[in-house]
Amino acid sequence: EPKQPIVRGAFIVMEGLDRAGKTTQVEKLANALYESGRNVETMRFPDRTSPIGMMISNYLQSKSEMDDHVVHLLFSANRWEKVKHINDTLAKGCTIICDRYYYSGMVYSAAKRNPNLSIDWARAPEVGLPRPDMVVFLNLSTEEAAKRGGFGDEKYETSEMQKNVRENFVALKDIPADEGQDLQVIDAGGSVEEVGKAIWSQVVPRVEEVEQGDFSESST
Ligand code: 2DT
Repeated sequence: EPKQPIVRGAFIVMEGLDRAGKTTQVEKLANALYESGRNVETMRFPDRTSPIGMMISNYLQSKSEMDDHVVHLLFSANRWEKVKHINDTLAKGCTIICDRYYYSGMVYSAAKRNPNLSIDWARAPEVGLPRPDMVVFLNLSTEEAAKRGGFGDEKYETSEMQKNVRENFVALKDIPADEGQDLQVIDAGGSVEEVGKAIWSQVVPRVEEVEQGDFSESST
Protein backbone atom coordinates (compact mmCIF):
# COMPACT_ATOMS: atom_id res chain seq x y z
CA GLU A 1 0.00 0.00 0.00
CA PRO A 2 1.54 3.36 -0.96
CA LYS A 3 2.33 5.64 1.94
CA GLN A 4 0.27 8.79 2.10
CA PRO A 5 2.24 11.90 1.24
CA ILE A 6 3.45 13.82 4.27
CA VAL A 7 1.48 17.03 4.85
CA ARG A 8 4.42 18.73 6.52
CA GLY A 9 7.31 17.94 8.83
CA ALA A 10 7.03 18.41 12.59
CA PHE A 11 8.72 21.22 14.49
CA ILE A 12 10.11 19.71 17.70
CA VAL A 13 12.00 21.82 20.23
CA MET A 14 14.29 20.54 22.97
CA GLU A 15 14.61 22.78 26.00
CA GLY A 16 16.09 22.21 29.39
CA LEU A 17 18.46 23.08 32.11
CA ASP A 18 22.18 23.21 31.46
CA ARG A 19 23.87 19.78 31.70
CA ALA A 20 20.58 17.98 31.15
CA GLY A 21 22.04 16.42 27.98
CA LYS A 22 20.03 18.46 25.50
CA THR A 23 22.58 18.53 22.71
CA THR A 24 23.26 14.78 22.98
CA GLN A 25 19.55 14.01 22.91
CA VAL A 26 18.91 16.29 19.92
CA GLU A 27 21.49 14.30 17.93
CA LYS A 28 20.15 10.97 19.15
CA LEU A 29 16.55 11.84 18.30
CA ALA A 30 17.46 13.22 14.89
CA ASN A 31 19.44 10.05 14.06
CA ALA A 32 16.60 7.79 15.16
CA LEU A 33 14.05 9.73 13.10
CA TYR A 34 16.39 9.56 10.10
CA GLU A 35 16.75 5.81 10.54
CA SER A 36 12.96 5.51 10.60
CA GLY A 37 12.99 6.84 7.05
CA ARG A 38 12.32 10.52 7.61
CA ASN A 39 13.92 13.68 6.40
CA VAL A 40 15.20 15.49 9.43
CA GLU A 41 17.22 18.61 10.13
CA THR A 42 18.73 19.79 13.40
CA MET A 43 18.93 23.45 14.32
CA ARG A 44 20.09 25.31 17.39
CA PHE A 45 19.58 28.72 18.92
CA PRO A 46 21.55 30.83 19.25
CA ASP A 47 22.73 30.14 15.70
CA ARG A 48 26.18 31.62 16.09
CA THR A 49 27.02 31.54 12.38
CA SER A 50 25.09 34.63 11.26
CA PRO A 51 26.32 38.21 11.90
CA ILE A 52 23.70 38.57 14.65
CA GLY A 53 24.72 35.19 16.07
CA MET A 54 28.36 36.27 16.17
CA MET A 55 27.41 39.33 18.20
CA ILE A 56 25.57 37.06 20.64
CA SER A 57 28.52 34.67 20.81
CA ASN A 58 30.96 37.49 21.58
CA TYR A 59 28.66 38.68 24.33
CA LEU A 60 28.37 35.19 25.86
CA GLN A 61 32.15 34.88 25.83
CA SER A 62 32.47 38.28 27.54
CA LYS A 63 34.28 39.74 24.54
CA SER A 64 31.73 42.52 24.39
CA GLU A 65 29.26 44.17 26.72
CA MET A 66 25.66 44.92 25.94
CA ASP A 67 22.56 46.19 27.63
CA ASP A 68 20.31 43.28 28.74
CA HIS A 69 17.50 44.46 26.44
CA VAL A 70 19.80 44.73 23.45
CA VAL A 71 21.12 41.19 23.78
CA HIS A 72 17.59 39.90 24.35
CA LEU A 73 16.46 41.51 21.09
CA LEU A 74 19.46 40.02 19.27
CA PHE A 75 18.55 36.51 20.50
CA SER A 76 15.03 37.15 19.22
CA ALA A 77 16.23 38.57 15.89
CA ASN A 78 18.42 35.47 15.55
CA ARG A 79 15.19 33.41 15.53
CA TRP A 80 13.34 35.77 13.20
CA GLU A 81 16.11 35.56 10.62
CA LYS A 82 15.45 31.79 10.46
CA VAL A 83 11.66 31.86 10.12
CA LYS A 84 11.56 31.49 6.36
CA HIS A 85 14.00 28.60 6.51
CA ILE A 86 11.94 26.89 9.24
CA ASN A 87 8.69 27.23 7.30
CA ASP A 88 10.22 26.12 3.99
CA THR A 89 11.86 23.10 5.63
CA LEU A 90 8.65 21.94 7.33
CA ALA A 91 6.65 22.52 4.14
CA LYS A 92 8.88 20.14 2.17
CA GLY A 93 8.11 17.39 4.67
CA CYS A 94 11.29 17.61 6.69
CA THR A 95 11.11 17.38 10.48
CA ILE A 96 13.11 19.90 12.52
CA ILE A 97 14.67 19.09 15.88
CA CYS A 98 15.70 22.37 17.45
CA ASP A 99 18.10 22.80 20.38
CA ARG A 100 16.56 25.73 22.39
CA TYR A 101 14.00 28.28 21.17
CA TYR A 102 12.15 31.25 22.58
CA TYR A 103 11.40 29.50 25.89
CA SER A 104 15.13 29.79 26.67
CA GLY A 105 14.94 33.31 25.28
CA MET A 106 12.34 34.42 27.81
CA VAL A 107 13.65 32.45 30.75
CA TYR A 108 17.34 33.37 30.52
CA SER A 109 16.78 37.09 29.99
CA ALA A 110 14.30 37.24 32.87
CA ALA A 111 16.74 35.25 35.03
CA LYS A 112 19.01 38.29 35.11
CA ARG A 113 16.46 39.80 37.47
CA ASN A 114 16.76 43.18 35.81
CA PRO A 115 13.76 45.11 37.24
CA ASN A 116 13.11 46.59 33.79
CA LEU A 117 13.13 43.24 32.01
CA SER A 118 10.12 41.17 32.98
CA ILE A 119 9.12 37.90 31.41
CA ASP A 120 6.25 39.73 29.70
CA TRP A 121 8.66 42.24 28.19
CA ALA A 122 10.86 39.34 27.09
CA ARG A 123 7.95 37.62 25.40
CA ALA A 124 6.87 40.53 23.21
CA PRO A 125 9.45 40.22 20.40
CA GLU A 126 8.80 36.47 20.17
CA VAL A 127 5.13 36.92 19.31
CA GLY A 128 4.44 35.62 15.82
CA LEU A 129 7.27 33.10 15.60
CA PRO A 130 6.31 29.62 14.35
CA ARG A 131 4.86 27.65 17.24
CA PRO A 132 6.51 24.26 17.85
CA ASP A 133 4.38 21.13 17.56
CA MET A 134 6.02 19.84 20.72
CA VAL A 135 8.52 21.12 23.27
CA VAL A 136 10.45 18.52 25.23
CA PHE A 137 11.72 19.94 28.48
CA LEU A 138 14.62 18.00 30.00
CA ASN A 139 14.36 18.43 33.72
CA LEU A 140 17.28 17.85 36.04
CA SER A 141 17.36 18.15 39.81
CA THR A 142 19.82 20.59 41.34
CA GLU A 143 21.62 17.67 43.00
CA GLU A 144 21.94 15.71 39.76
CA ALA A 145 23.12 18.83 37.90
CA ALA A 146 25.81 19.37 40.55
CA LYS A 147 27.00 15.75 40.14
CA ARG A 148 27.50 16.29 36.44
CA GLY A 149 30.37 18.65 37.08
CA GLY A 150 31.24 22.29 36.98
CA PHE A 151 30.26 25.16 34.79
CA GLY A 152 31.79 26.22 31.54
CA ASP A 153 32.96 29.80 31.31
CA GLU A 154 30.24 31.47 29.32
CA LYS A 155 28.33 34.38 30.76
CA TYR A 156 25.25 32.57 32.04
CA GLU A 157 27.06 29.59 33.56
CA THR A 158 26.93 30.69 37.18
CA SER A 159 25.02 29.03 40.01
CA GLU A 160 22.95 32.20 40.55
CA MET A 161 21.81 32.31 36.90
CA GLN A 162 21.14 28.57 36.82
CA LYS A 163 19.01 28.79 39.94
CA ASN A 164 16.95 31.62 38.45
CA VAL A 165 16.64 29.82 35.12
CA ARG A 166 15.24 26.77 36.88
CA GLU A 167 12.72 28.91 38.79
CA ASN A 168 11.66 30.67 35.61
CA PHE A 169 11.12 27.43 33.69
CA VAL A 170 8.92 26.20 36.52
CA ALA A 171 7.05 29.53 36.54
CA LEU A 172 6.33 29.26 32.79
CA LYS A 173 3.64 26.78 33.77
CA ASP A 174 1.68 29.64 35.32
CA ILE A 175 1.75 31.96 32.33
CA PRO A 176 -1.73 32.15 30.84
CA ALA A 177 -0.38 32.18 27.31
CA ASP A 178 0.40 28.62 26.33
CA GLU A 179 4.16 28.49 26.97
CA GLY A 180 3.88 26.31 30.05
CA GLN A 181 1.35 23.98 28.49
CA ASP A 182 3.68 23.47 25.52
CA LEU A 183 6.34 21.88 27.72
CA GLN A 184 6.40 18.09 27.98
CA VAL A 185 8.57 17.48 31.01
CA ILE A 186 10.96 14.53 30.85
CA ASP A 187 13.26 13.54 33.70
CA ALA A 188 16.82 13.80 32.42
CA GLY A 189 18.31 12.12 35.49
CA GLY A 190 18.62 8.66 33.89
CA SER A 191 21.19 7.28 31.47
CA VAL A 192 21.48 8.62 27.91
CA GLU A 193 19.65 5.47 26.73
CA GLU A 194 16.81 5.79 29.25
CA VAL A 195 16.24 9.47 28.57
CA GLY A 196 16.44 8.80 24.82
CA LYS A 197 13.73 6.15 25.08
CA ALA A 198 11.45 8.45 27.09
CA ILE A 199 11.87 11.19 24.49
CA TRP A 200 11.27 8.83 21.59
CA SER A 201 8.01 7.51 23.03
CA GLN A 202 6.66 11.06 23.43
CA VAL A 203 7.89 12.51 20.17
CA VAL A 204 7.09 9.83 17.59
CA PRO A 205 3.28 9.89 18.00
CA ARG A 206 3.36 13.69 17.64
CA VAL A 207 5.56 13.56 14.54
CA GLU A 208 3.16 11.03 12.99
CA GLU A 209 0.13 13.21 13.74
CA VAL A 210 1.72 16.26 12.16
CA GLU A 211 2.82 14.29 9.08
CA GLN A 212 -0.79 13.24 8.62
CA GLY A 213 -2.08 16.80 8.89
CA ASP A 214 -3.24 16.82 12.49
CA PHE A 215 -1.88 20.22 13.58
CA SER A 216 -3.03 23.78 13.85
CA GLU A 217 -1.13 26.40 11.86
CA SER A 218 -0.19 28.57 14.78
CA SER A 219 2.33 31.08 15.96
CA THR A 220 3.40 32.25 19.39
P1 2DT B 1 24.02 27.27 24.22
O1 2DT B 1 24.91 26.89 25.39
O2 2DT B 1 22.88 26.30 23.99
O3 2DT B 1 24.78 27.60 22.96
O4 2DT B 1 23.29 28.62 24.66
N1 2DT B 1 20.06 31.75 25.57
C1 2DT B 1 19.70 30.99 24.50
C2 2DT B 1 19.46 32.97 25.84
O5 2DT B 1 19.79 33.66 26.78
N2 2DT B 1 18.45 33.39 25.01
C3 2DT B 1 18.04 32.67 23.92
O6 2DT B 1 17.14 33.10 23.20
C4 2DT B 1 18.69 31.40 23.67
C5 2DT B 1 18.27 30.59 22.49
C6 2DT B 1 21.13 29.94 26.96
C7 2DT B 1 24.02 29.71 25.07
C8 2DT B 1 23.31 30.45 26.17
O7 2DT B 1 22.34 31.35 25.63
C9 2DT B 1 21.18 31.32 26.42
C10 2DT B 1 22.56 29.57 27.15
